[in-house]
Amino acid sequence: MMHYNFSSTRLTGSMLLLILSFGMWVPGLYGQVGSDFVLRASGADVDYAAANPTSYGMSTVVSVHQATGVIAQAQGYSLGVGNDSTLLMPISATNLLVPPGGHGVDFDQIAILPEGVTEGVVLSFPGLYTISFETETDLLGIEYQLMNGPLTGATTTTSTSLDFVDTLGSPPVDISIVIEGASYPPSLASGAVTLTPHDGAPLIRGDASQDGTLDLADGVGILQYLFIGAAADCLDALDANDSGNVSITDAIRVLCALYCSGSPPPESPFPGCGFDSTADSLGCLFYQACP
Ligand SMILES: [Ca+2]
Ligand SMILES: [Ca+2]
Ligand SMILES: [Ca+2]
Repeated sequence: MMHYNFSSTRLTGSMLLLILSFGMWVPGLYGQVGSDFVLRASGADVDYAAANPTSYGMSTVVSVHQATGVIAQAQGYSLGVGNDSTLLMPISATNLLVPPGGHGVDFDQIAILPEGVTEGVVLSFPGLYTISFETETDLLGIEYQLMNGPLTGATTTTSTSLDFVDTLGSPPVDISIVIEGASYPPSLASGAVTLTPHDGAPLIRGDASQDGTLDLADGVGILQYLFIGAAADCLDALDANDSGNVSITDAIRVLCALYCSGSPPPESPFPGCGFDSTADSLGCLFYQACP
């Protein structure tokens, strides 16, 4: 009896393995693989000058990841990433896929339309190699420019999204991953985009001379504005400590940042370009060294 029980246990285990193995190869079950893939567009948060949206841009990276299921070998894919053409215009797109083993890609076609970007890729026409996406893999980078229109003169943040759509192009490009000659629709994750308007121009705080660097001339420039009445068209840049007014303290803040050891630099935005994010009566009508 012990012998039979042992055999029975072994048989049950083997049958389970057999059933599991068989299940992987039943076409109906294998067909579920599409939803195991997640196609994702990264989002972006953009600050822009409300008077001049077209000087500002943003980018997204489209990536794919087989998050679950039996890891599959892809032969190619096609996709379309749509955008609201009243807010964003795609201006360039670059294939980011690096095939395994130093291979090239036999076919890669990118189309840039006002409403979005499409791409079709076939790794190898004769099927010499494939790729798996068991780690998140970048496929496509897209650069956008902000558009004049609803964004121009806006006073509140605009939210939009980069959505995968199968309506772009003629004939329209569908969204699929090709595995063993069959197309599978992946799951889709849109990119969230916020576009935040600002009054006035972006600036580098403390850079009174508007040449993009901080030096003695900037401290002197603040003093000249205060005591000689020199013209200044970006008072936020002179307000080195972001206190909401321009005083001799700002000149000292700049000079000390340069010459006193351990003294803090000007407040943000510094040393890169940015907008004054703390409300005050100062403004920045024009600032030469920032876009
Ligand atoms: Ca300067
Ligand atoms: Ca100040
Ligand atoms: Ca401020």
